[in-house]
Amino acid sequence: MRGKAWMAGLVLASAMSLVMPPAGAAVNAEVAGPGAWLAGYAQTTIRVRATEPLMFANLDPTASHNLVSVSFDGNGRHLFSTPLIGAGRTADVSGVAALAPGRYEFFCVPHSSSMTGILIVE
Ligand SMILES: [Cu+2]
Repeated sequence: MRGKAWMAGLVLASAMSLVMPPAGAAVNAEVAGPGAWLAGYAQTTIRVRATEPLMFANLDPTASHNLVSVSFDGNGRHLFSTPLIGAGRTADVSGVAALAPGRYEFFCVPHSSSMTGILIVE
């Protein structure tokens, strides 16, 4: 019995490691803080390593926000983007992990005059 419990613990730990970063590992994340529609994103420059994902969190109780690239791909789609998300929600910025190293400008569609930033893929 004790052997089985130990095995179950090992399997659970393995499963957790697939969905959670190891302790101490940084998670790339951009945040829209309270009043971001005026104040802008929490970070105006974000750095990620090539192939790493980027998360976007909306902590602004006053507005929905998104994060989309200024540039488009050959099919007219944003190079990377999130949907418009409400307060307390997070979203994967789809497309970031596939970006080549470089410098990419991004913005929030409803608040493009105040919410802008630069993503640097290293
Ligand atoms: Cu916004």
